[in-house]
Amino acid sequence: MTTTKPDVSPTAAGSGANASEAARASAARHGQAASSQERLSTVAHDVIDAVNAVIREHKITYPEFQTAKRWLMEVGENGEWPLFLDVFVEHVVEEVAAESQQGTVGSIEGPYYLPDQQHFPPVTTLPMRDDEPGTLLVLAGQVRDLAGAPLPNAEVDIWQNAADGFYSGFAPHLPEGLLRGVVTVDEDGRFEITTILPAPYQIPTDGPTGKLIKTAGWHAWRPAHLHLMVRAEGFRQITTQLYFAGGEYLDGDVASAVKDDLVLDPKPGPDGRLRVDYDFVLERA
Ligand code: MBD
Ligand code: FE
Repeated sequence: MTTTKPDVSPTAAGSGANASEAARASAARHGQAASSQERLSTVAHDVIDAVNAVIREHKITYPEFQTAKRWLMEVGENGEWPLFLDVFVEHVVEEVAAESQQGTVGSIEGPYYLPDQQHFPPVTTLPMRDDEPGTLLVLAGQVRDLAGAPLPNAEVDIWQNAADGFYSGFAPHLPEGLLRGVVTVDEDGRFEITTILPAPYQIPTDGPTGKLIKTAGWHAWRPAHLHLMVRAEGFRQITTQLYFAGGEYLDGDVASAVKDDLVLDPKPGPDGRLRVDYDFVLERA
């Protein structure tokens, strides 16, 4: 497989700054928590107590405290809080949310969603370059309610990385809107999206999150994944990811976001292209 070399190297700082903007927009979409003073006080105290307990347990020294302080400031200065929190924390928030949800299994949104992408008909090819590197993949399926009725007014909002690992909108060498789109389903709730196989994703090595991972001797990779939001009027929107059987890092996702139900096994279809079927089930809002 050929991969194009970026002319402009996408740095952690570059994607981090964009990720800050995207995170502000995402937070605004999700709305302000209607939290009582009592809940805020309890939770904030518990977070502070948890940090203080770690300091006591490990007898953290002044130099270690100062190093931690500088690192935390760097995460902010580099715009990496969305990245760090989505990699190390969001999966638990999703796990808690999933306790009260039915239908298709969810997974984390991550830092690279962009709203308001181009709309496409039910059978479509995501925006790609003429010489787009990678293996073509057809993702086909149907959106239904819990009773099995098709949802003809559903939308499948999909985003993924290019074969070189980067996401459009967060890397200057990739065209805007690449491998992103909002696909409307047909009157039977069906869609058929042609794209490329996504690539494993490495946390940027040049930023503070990457530095922590490297210095601690952890690995910095997520398995290849498609991101999806599926929505229909009157139904709870689902945010999920789809993975690929046999791919690298499935058993060691740095973001802990792989679930067995979400691992696909595409096979070559009659036209030789990889093809996989996956249906989405939404519950009423
Ligand atoms: C990603 O592509 C991603 O999906 C998550 C959750 C975190 C970092 C990069
Ligand atoms: Fe991702």
